Amino acid sequence: MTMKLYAVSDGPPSLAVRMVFQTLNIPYELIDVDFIAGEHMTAEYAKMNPQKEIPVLDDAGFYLSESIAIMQYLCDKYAPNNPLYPRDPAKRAIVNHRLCFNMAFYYSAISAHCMAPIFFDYQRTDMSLKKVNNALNVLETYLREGGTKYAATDNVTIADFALITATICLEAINFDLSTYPLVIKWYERFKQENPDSWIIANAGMQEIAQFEKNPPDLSHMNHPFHPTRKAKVSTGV
Ligand SMILES: N[C@@H](CCC(=O)N[C@@H](CS)C(=O)NCC(=O)O)C(=O)O
Repeated sequence: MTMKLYAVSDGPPSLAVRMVFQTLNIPYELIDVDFIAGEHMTAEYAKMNPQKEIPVLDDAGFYLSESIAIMQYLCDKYAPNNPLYPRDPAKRAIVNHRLCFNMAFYYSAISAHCMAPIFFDYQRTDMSLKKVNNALNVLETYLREGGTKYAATDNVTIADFALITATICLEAINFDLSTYPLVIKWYERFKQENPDSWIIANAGMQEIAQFEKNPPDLSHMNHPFHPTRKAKVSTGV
C-alpha cells in the first residue's frame, strides 16, 4: 500500500519531509492540505493528528506526525545505511542535535517572526527580530565550530532539510543575512549541490513570498491562534 503524506505546499516541515521522499526515491501519494480553507482543523483530521498540524504520514493506517519523527522513520525503514541519517552514533547524535536545535530554537524563532505575522496578523517586534538574529548567530557558530560542509556532517542530512526549509522563510521576507557569512555559504551550497531538493524548497519559498505581499485572511477559520479569538485562561482552581 502506497504511503500518503498530508502536506502543505508552503510549510517548512512538510517541505523537509518531501525532500526525504524524493532523495530516497520512495513512492508516495502527496495529499495537499488546504491550510487557508482550514482542512487541518476538522475532527476527521484530528484523528490522524490531535495537534491539528501538517504534515502527517499515513503508512497503511500507521499515522505519524512531527516532521522530525517522519524523516527519521522514513530513513530507518527505507534507507538504514544512507548518510542522509547516519548510523554512526556520534554523527547521528549531531544530526539529532541539529534537528532539535531547529525545532526548539531556530525554526521556532523564524516561524514566530516570519510566519505568524503573515498568517495570523501578529506584529513583527524587536523581540521576535532579536530571537531570529540570536538563532542565526548560533547556527553561524555551529557551522564554524563544526567545520563540516553541511550542518551536521560533510554530507547532506535530514538536519539540513529541516534547517534549509526554515531558512527559506527568511529569504521569502528578504531578511538580510549578510552578517552571517557561513549561513549564506551553507544555504547557497545547498541550492547548488541539491537542485532537486531545492526545487521543492524554492516553490514553497515563492508561495511564502507571495503571502508576505498579500497576507491571506484567516478570520473565517476560528483558529485558536487568531488574534480575534479570546484566550481561555485557566485559573487552575
Ligand atoms: N512540529 C511540527 C510543526 C508543524 C507545523 O508547524 N505545521 C504548520 C504548517 S507549516 C501547521 O500545521 N500549523 C497549524 C496551524 O497553524 O493551524 C512539525 O515539525 O511537523
